[in-house]
Amino acid sequence: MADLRTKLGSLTLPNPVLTASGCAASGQELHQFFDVATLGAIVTKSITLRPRSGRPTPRMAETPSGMLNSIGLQGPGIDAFVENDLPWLAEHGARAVVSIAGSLTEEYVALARRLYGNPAVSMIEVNISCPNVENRGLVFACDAAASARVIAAVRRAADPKVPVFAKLSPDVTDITAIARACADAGADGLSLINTLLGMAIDTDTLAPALGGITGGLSGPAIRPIALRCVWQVHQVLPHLPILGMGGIRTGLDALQFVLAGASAVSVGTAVFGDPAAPARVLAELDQALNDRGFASVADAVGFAHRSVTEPVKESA
Ligand code: RRO
Repeated sequence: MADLRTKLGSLTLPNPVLTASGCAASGQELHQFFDVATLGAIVTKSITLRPRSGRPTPRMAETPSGMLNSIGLQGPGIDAFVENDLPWLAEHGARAVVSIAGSLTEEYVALARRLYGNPAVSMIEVNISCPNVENRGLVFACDAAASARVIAAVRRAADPKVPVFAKLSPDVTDITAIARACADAGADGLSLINTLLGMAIDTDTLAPALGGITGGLSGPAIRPIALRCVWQVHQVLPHLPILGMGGIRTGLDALQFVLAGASAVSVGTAVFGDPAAPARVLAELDQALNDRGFASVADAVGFAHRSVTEPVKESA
């Protein structure tokens, strides 16, 4: 079978299939369906400095080929996470990608410092799809300068041995501009993409379906958008590692992301219908690479770009 090893900056993973942040807390629930150590890594739910109870219920709503969520960063806070979740992942042999979130640059810095030197942390994913209280609540990831400030500060504060990835929002006019700003600020790679902002209205109650009114859209409905983002960013930053995600349900979906330029993929929403989906996607991706004659994942990363030639310029 194919050589599944892949690199995300200085981190080498045994295979390129990870969970997606927010879809399975810190992996404990998934362990009854498959061995969490068999995946490339577990990406944890974004963790904040203090415990948070999250947004009002209902927090989830089904949509065509997708799902809306409005969780609002519910979580135990960094101290309980470091005490309970990280040791659990390490004891079970899983690599941990720790997603961090905040509403001030200083909060991200404090989280990175708190994780410094912890051997259970393989990588930090900086979730910048959060409202920035320093700038009128504008989501960090929708503003190149704010994104760059957070990433530069986290990169300076974090353990130099640990790659720092920026997780970007697709809700922008030009994702390549945000990607470049993060790369220039020192991001070791990018996670593409977070959910898209959406909403649904319950026609019986005549009110928004989500307690938080708006929420993040995920699932197969967003896959073509996610794939387009990976494609566009790989085209302008071909050497920057990408962790791709958005509606991946099968090995062939995952292969599309790899061919577009992702060095690894995260499986998220699919676990709600099929908790073993990440392990299945890994087996299917291995088969799909093999069937197409790829000796390794690395050989397939960005391969589809080779089929595209520059548009012919019309002569005057
Ligand atoms: O917690 C959430 O409601 C949430 C977060 Br932090 C995120 O990054 N993306 C999302 O869809 N939901």
